[in-house]
Amino acid sequence: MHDRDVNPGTDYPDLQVGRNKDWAVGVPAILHSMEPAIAEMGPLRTAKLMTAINQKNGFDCMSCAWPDPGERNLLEFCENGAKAVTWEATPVTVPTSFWAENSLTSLLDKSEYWLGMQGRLVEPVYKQAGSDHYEPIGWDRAFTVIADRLTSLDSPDRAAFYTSGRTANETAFVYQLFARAFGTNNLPDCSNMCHESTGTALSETIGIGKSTIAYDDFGKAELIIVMGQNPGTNHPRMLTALEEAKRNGATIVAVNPLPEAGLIRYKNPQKARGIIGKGTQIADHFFQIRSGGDMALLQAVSKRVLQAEDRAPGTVLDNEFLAEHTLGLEAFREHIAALDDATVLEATGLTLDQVDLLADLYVRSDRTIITWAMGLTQQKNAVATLKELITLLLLRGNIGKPGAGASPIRGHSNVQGDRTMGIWERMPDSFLDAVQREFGFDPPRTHGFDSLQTITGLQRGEIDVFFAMGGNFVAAISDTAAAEAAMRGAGLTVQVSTKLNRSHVVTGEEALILPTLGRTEVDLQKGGPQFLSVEDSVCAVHATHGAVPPVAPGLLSEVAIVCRLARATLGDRYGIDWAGFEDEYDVIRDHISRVVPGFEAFNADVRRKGGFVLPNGPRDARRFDTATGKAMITVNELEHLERPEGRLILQTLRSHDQFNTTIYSLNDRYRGITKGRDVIFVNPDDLAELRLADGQRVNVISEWHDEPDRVLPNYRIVSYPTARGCAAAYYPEANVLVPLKSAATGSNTPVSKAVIVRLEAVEQ
Ligand SMILES: Nc1nc2c(c(=O)[nH]1)N[C@H]1C(S)=C(S)[C@@H](COP(=O)(O)OP(=O)(O)OC[C@H]3O[C@@H](n4cnc5c(=O)[nH]c(N)nc54)[C@H](O)[C@@H]3O)O[C@H]1N2
Ligand SMILES: Nc1nc2c(c(=O)[nH]1)N[C@H]1C(S)=C(S)[C@@H](COP(=O)(O)OP(=O)(O)OC[C@H]3O[C@@H](n4cnc5c(=O)[nH]c(N)nc54)[C@H](O)[C@@H]3O)O[C@H]1N2
Ligand SMILES: [Mo]
Repeated sequence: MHDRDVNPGTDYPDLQVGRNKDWAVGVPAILHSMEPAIAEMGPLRTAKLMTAINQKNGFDCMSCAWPDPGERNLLEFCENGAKAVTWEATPVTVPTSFWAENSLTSLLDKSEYWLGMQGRLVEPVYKQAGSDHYEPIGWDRAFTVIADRLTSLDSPDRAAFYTSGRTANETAFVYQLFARAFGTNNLPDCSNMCHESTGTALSETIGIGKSTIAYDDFGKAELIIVMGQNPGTNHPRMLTALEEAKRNGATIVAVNPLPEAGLIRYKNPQKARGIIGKGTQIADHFFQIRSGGDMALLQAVSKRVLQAEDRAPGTVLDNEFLAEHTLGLEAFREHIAALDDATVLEATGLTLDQVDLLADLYVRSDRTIITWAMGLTQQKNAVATLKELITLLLLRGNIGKPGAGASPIRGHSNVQGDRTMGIWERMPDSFLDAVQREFGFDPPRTHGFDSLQTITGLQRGEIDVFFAMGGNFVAAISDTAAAEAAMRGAGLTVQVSTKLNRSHVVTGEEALILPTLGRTEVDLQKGGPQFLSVEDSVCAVHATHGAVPPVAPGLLSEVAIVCRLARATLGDRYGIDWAGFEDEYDVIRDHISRVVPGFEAFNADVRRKGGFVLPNGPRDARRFDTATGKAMITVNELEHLERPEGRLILQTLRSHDQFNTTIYSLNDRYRGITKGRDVIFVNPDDLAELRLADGQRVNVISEWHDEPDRVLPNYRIVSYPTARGCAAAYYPEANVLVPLKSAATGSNTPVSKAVIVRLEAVEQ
């Protein structure tokens, strides 16, 4: 049994629970967003930063991958973007004395919130084998330590190079180049825990693992279905696009176990009406689905679409599109005919009327967009669910026409671009061949480890060096206690970071922290000020320029860190001009232009105001680069979650005041939570059935086959209008409960949204 020491500092004596809200954004939000910035950074720095966020010559907001409109507002950001910027651009720094004053053992008792609040990291620090302290170390010595360890490995596959999705395109490209020149495809990334299921399902069915829509498609849609996503908190600017779509007459449907605030009502801070009025009602229909029930719902709707076509042949399906561009319809038709409504109702928790209504809305709309995020991808049946989602769109030709398409909403601001640049343990041969042509060496071809496999690799002693370009791996991955134990078995762990987090205090035998510039900061190199680029959720690539001077002298950019490490490790192996890359990022972009399709005129295109949009077969030309050259309508056995007697299905999700493992404050305003995070949201009818009550303290216990119980102790029950049988608690604390072996079929993404738990009352 694991106990709480993997989640330190999480007793909240001042916790308060109030009413959940049905509206999002509006005046409180935007005011709330400015307060911490002004308090920490002063009015001038605040003004400089806030007027540069998402502007054409400013920097790209790092809070999410939501795209920017062609015409920007003066303040083109949301409350949570402002928090992310303030968190990074704070002038508070970690003093040198910190390292002598705080042993690693003592830091293990600190919460993520406390660690993050210590300020920006400004000097490289090193923990020697056997020591309980980090101590400052010069940059050159830091690179020598890593290079010595890497070159002494008996195989390059004994190192793993993790990436979090904030890394820009140019950095990602040199980083994967370094890993592959070193000799490994061990490039796990946060995407493995995020939209991997999307990439897998979409590549197989439509030949590209990305969105098939452009930004302005939202305004042209007749129906938008938002599934498994909480935009009010995680993509607040999406609400502006939904509001516009509504004004143009679109119907909006939310499919979610939770009545999330922004989906119900939205007050637009950019508009006077939003500030004073009650706001726009966003979702016309809210389908409160059971966890993991989306696959059944999508199949049921597709079945009804086919039945409607049978009743009025030639009027419902887009037969021309289906004949010309797809394969598999007949097999699907046969399979889906056997779907029975009783199973659908059980899996979804919806009524027949609701399923019929959704089908009716879909059949009546000529332009439908379906958007989704983690509620769909972090499920056991995620890949199959997303294939069903594509099938539903294909039936009525809703791919590759204006106002229609598949729209995965990405998380980290450049997680999509990182993949485009080669951060993937399984890059296709076409990419590796291009690297070989460009740089004259043959990159390794065997697939590397993904995130979960990296933990297993560490457990088995197969990985000795763990290097992280950003992120907070041990806190973000499943089963915190097991992950931490695995990480402690490494020989060397290295974290390139802006701020302290849990992954800095759970180390291998030796450890290094390499501080780096954030996206808000000016990046000055020998060739002058440099800019970077990112790709958003709709495949638009644009530049991001730092706006304020670096928080301290002597910080290196991520590009500089990779290039210097590469020189220390590889010397002049393969004659790659690492020094030239560091001096002038245009040189990196020139290489990218010859390796990555769509970037042929990278240096010119990225300098155009607003950047450029990458080619996209399905969106641009209804071209599907699958194995068959057609979009694939697939047959998937229906899978849904059975809830064992007396158990609940727990999803782990984000509060309004966090960015992944970074905790900005202990509040979750829209859900009525103040000054605490140790809460579990449960439906009142389930509470009655379990003989538990709001306010009671429980141990949350997860069960996985014959493995020992995993326990999150002493959580406060909050009676909450979630779907029956479905509970919710905050990530990353609840990662303690997610079994390492619980992963989505086909994508190996941790099943963070469906953990079977039982609740045991704590004696008080
Ligand atoms: N402010 C802020 N912004 C962020 C982030 C952040 O932490 N803070 N994180 C970024 C990242 S990396 C990501 S990936 C995105 C995440 O964005 P989201 O996916 O919106 O994030 P979650 O909080 O995980 O919310 C999951 C949603 O899915 C719903 N859900 C859960 N299970 C199911 C199910 O079975 N079916 C359906 N239909 N719905 C379900 C939940 O109720 C919840 O509304 O946000 C990005 N943006
Ligand atoms: N149970 C559960 N687990 C989950 C999820 C869930 O919903 N439930 N969501 C999953 C998802 S969607 C994701 S994307 C992952 C996220 O996993 P990660 O991406 O690994 O985690 P983050 O919390 O985003 O990483 C935050 C850290 O990044 C560093 N950082 C911030 N900015 C920069 C920068 O500019 N450069 C560098 N080098 N470092 C920087 C800071 O040190 C900060 O502490 O977590 C996954 N884990
Ligand atoms: Mo994510």
